[in-house]
Amino acid sequence: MRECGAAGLRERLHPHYAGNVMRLTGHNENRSFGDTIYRGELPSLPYPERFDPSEAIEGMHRDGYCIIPGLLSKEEVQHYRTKMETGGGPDEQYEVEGWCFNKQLASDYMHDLDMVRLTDPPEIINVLEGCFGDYFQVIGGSMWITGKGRAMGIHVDSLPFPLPPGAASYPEFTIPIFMATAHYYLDDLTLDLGPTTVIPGSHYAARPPSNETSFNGVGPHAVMVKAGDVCLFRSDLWHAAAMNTSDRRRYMIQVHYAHSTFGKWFPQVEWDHYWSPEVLAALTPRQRKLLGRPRHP
Ligand SMILES: O=C(O)CCC(=O)C(=O)O
Repeated sequence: MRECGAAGLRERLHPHYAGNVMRLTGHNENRSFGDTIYRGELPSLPYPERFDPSEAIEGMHRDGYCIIPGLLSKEEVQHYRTKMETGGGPDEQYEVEGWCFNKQLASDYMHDLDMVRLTDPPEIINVLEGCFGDYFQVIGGSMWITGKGRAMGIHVDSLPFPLPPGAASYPEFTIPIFMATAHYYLDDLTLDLGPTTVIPGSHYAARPPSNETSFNGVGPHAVMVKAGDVCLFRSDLWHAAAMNTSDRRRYMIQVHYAHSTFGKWFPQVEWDHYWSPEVLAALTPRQRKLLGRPRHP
């Protein structure tokens, strides 16, 4: 007789899940398992010279990411870099002993129009509408400066539920996008500055990486973009950050978006006592929609 309960279920787990309980509930709470640091050569992703919304939306579904060039001007890049340098108090507190300089400041949308402005450039909204339909929102964001010695292993940001091996394959199966992040880069990326890396198509694994650095024979590729460019990627894409081996710091701003069924990491606009009158007065209808209460179909 087939054994029931947790022990029986564990026996039927895919080897990647052996020893953890992810499949017992169906919920995945893991971003990666084991050693997922990539140590090999890093090819670059192709760089689009122009933005084509249809190609970008197709890219999000097929490859898991798209690149939107030239969203910020040189002046805007400098403005945000200065903001990141001057905010958050003395630098010493961000020197993490035995690791690296790691300054990550949460975006304060309630009081900071600079950060609000990064939530809704038409190019990004266009792509997000193709990913989520009408029901999506901003759930959070951060400004992030990282220094020499910083690297991240390959992981997913959020993958609400895993699928059995081979259950999903392109183009027969469209895996819904639940969450996506826009990375605004404020540097001309070089390999020694520790670029973000992505494994194109790895969302079709439909599980977090486990002691591995490739999917379907495809390894990590570096997001080698210019200051002012954005890489938008889905949260179930396997991605990482290469080692910063330089003496320079890398500047990057994140905006996290999600389907409306997700919660927000800050008070919604309707709870207006948390918001500054200046920001409330300046919000456009679209920004209110993105920063407001999650709307449901
Ligand atoms: O800093 C990077 O390039 C990657 C950041 C990342 O992977 C994350 O925030 O999950």
